[in-house]
Amino acid sequence: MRIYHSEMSKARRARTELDGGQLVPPWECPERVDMILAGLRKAGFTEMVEPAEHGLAPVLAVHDADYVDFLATCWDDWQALGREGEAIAWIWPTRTMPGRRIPSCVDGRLGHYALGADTSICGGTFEAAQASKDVALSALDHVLATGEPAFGLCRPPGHHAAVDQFGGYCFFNNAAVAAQRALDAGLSRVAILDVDFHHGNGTQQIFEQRSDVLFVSIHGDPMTCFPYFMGHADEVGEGEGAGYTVNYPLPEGTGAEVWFHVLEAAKERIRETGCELLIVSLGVDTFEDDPISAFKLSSDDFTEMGRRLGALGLPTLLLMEGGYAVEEIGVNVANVLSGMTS
Ligand code: SP5
Ligand code: ZN
Repeated sequence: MRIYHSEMSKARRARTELDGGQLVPPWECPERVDMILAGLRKAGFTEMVEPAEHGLAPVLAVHDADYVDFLATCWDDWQALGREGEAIAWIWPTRTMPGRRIPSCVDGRLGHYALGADTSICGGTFEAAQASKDVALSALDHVLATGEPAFGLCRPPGHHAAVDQFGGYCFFNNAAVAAQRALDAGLSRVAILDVDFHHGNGTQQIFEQRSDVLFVSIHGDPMTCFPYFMGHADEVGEGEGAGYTVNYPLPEGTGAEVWFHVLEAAKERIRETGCELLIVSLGVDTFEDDPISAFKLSSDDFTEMGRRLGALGLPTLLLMEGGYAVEEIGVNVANVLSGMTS
C-alpha cells in the first residue's frame, strides 16, 4: 500500500496544551509521525510518497473563507501583541451570551473559531495543516486513479474541525476535504467511517444535512468523553441528510468483542447506502494503553480491524486521526494496513 506523508507536517510543534488545569506538553506531538513511519517501514511498507500541492480551493469547498483566513493570520496577530505563551482560546460565545459579531481582537477571534482550549496555535500550525490536507488529497488521487487502497499520514488530524472551528488538535478536516473532492471528481456517494476513540464532531457538522456523504462513527460516549457535546445515538442527520449520520457511542472500557460487533453494524450501513468510496478516519487511540482514551483494543486487534475494513471490498482511503501511545502507534497503524492488504 502506498503511504503519503509530508515532512512539513512536523512544522507544528506546540509547547502547551491545557489539560486537567495545567499546561502540559501536547499529546498530539510531531514525534507521532516518525514513530508511524518507523512502524510502517519495519512492517515492510516501503512506498512512501510526498504529496503534491493542491492549494486552498479544496479546503474552501468545506471550510469558510473567514475561518481559513483566521488560521492563516492568528499566530502573527497573537505575536504582534507581544504575548509570551501560545495562542489559546479562553473566552467564548456561550448559551447566555451568543456572539452576534466576530470580534476584531485575536482573543475574541480565538473564542469564535475554537471549540475548546486543548489546542494551542503556534508558528507552523497553518503550514502543517496545509501539508496534512495535501497528504489526504494526494492519497485520494491515488485511490481514485488506481482503485488501490492508500494511507495518508495526516498530521495534524482533522475530524474535530468543523466548517468554521478548530480544536481537538484539528484545523482542516482532512477526511471532509477528501470526501468533497471525491464528489467533485464525479462520485455520487462517499462513506466516512470514523474509528477514532473520539467522536468526529467536525465531520458530522460539515455533512449532517447532506445525503451524499454517509458519516458513521464508533466512539466513546459523549456523556463522559471528549468532545462531550456531540455524538449521541439520536443524532442521525437532518433534512436531506436524515439517516446519513450514524453514531455508535460506547462506554469507557469497551473491548474488542463489542467493538467489532458494532463495526459490523457500521459496515452494514455503508453497504446499504451504496457508497462508492470508503474514507476511514483512522484514529488508533482506541488502543488499551492510550494515555487519554478509554477503549481496550490490543495491537493484534488492529490487524483484525484492517481485515474487516478490507472485507467491505470498496476503494479505500485511510487517513490518520488520533493515537497518543507514541511507543506503540507505529505498530498499531502498521497492523491496520497489514490486515487490510493480507
Ligand atoms: C484527533 C483526536 O484524537 N483529538 C482528541 C482531542 C482530545 N483533547 C482533549 C484531551 C483531554 C485529555 N485529558 C485526559 C488526561 C489523562 N491523563
Ligand atoms: Zn481521538
